[in-house]
Amino acid sequence: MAGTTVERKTSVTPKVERPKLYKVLLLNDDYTPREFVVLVLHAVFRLSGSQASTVMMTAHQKGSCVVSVYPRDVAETKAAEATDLAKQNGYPLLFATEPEE
Ligand code: TYC
Repeated sequence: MAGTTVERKTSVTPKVERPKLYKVLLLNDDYTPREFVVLVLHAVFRLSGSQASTVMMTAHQKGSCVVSVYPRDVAETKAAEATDLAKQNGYPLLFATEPEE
């Protein structure tokens, strides 16, 4: 019938799930210069100078620090890129990834 609204009685449950996010962790070591860590955090993770200094000092004092969270492929690519950049410069600096709860 014209002008009649048909109401759907069954509820539709969304089938899509939010993709899991992964943390990129910065790990402390005794050899990489602080300024180099800050440079990598700025170049690869786009942290500002003050954000990079805070993250670097937290890892330096506590052993590790979360840099940022991303979808899995982005987290893994950035962690590998940052670790490689350090290796190319002769530093043992490491970045790791782990899923968020
Ligand atoms: N601990 C290093 C030093 O004293 C600096 C450093 C900080 C290295 C944080 C790694 O994730 C790191 N030169």
